[in-house]
Amino acid sequence: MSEKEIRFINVKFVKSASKKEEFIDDDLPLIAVVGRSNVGKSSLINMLTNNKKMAKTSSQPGRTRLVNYFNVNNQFYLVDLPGYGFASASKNLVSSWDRVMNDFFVDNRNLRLVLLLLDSRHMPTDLDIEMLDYLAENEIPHVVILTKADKLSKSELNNNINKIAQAIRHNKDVIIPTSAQKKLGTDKICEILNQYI
Ligand SMILES: Nc1nc2c(ncn2[C@@H]2O[C@H](COP(=O)(O)OP(=O)(O)OP(=O)(O)O)[C@@H](O)[C@H]2O)c(=O)[nH]1
Ligand SMILES: [Mg+2]
Repeated sequence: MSEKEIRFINVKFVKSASKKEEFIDDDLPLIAVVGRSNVGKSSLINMLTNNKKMAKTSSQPGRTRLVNYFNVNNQFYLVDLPGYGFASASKNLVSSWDRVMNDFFVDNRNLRLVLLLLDSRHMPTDLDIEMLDYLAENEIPHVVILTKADKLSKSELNNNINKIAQAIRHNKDVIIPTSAQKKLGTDKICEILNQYI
């Protein structure tokens, strides 16, 4: 462990943005958390920051509709993004998601890394694959995080890691299993963040 190891010591919610004019654009790097609605983005942020109330979570999909910025140690922003693929979202909401996300990814000189979350129990959806292709095409650095690993046995989890790795054509070494419920995976994620901050 190096001395400059990232730790979530002093974390503050800064703001929610609903459009690009409201995005934060100072000099701090950004680490974005992306994934399908209900996959566990906000819960992962709460695990990392060790604060159940940091990001709002809900069993109801589509809870996070804004771009939420959390300042970590004045070192970087952790950004909780709205989930995609929320089936009952109206067409308007879907297109506003597209617009906000597009603005966020296209014009973000400070975006260092995307944490792309997949549910460890399920194969990636077409939208997940689209998102991964988009990140690859635009050369946006990203790692894949599997959520809700506590819902699987060890062998089921290993099995799914292999299958998911194949489906997304990624090396399984860059796929990180986590559980917000059991608080598993923080160290590994901090290790990775170290390489990008
Ligand atoms: N068992 C278990 N449940 C989890 C885990 N992570 C999230 N959940 C549950 O999954 C549901 C959705 O979690 P959220 O963190 O709100 O998901 P989200 O991706 O932020 O959802 P949106 O904001 O709607 O896009 C909640 O009921 C969480 O309690 C986990 O690691 N284990
Ligand atoms: Mg959320």
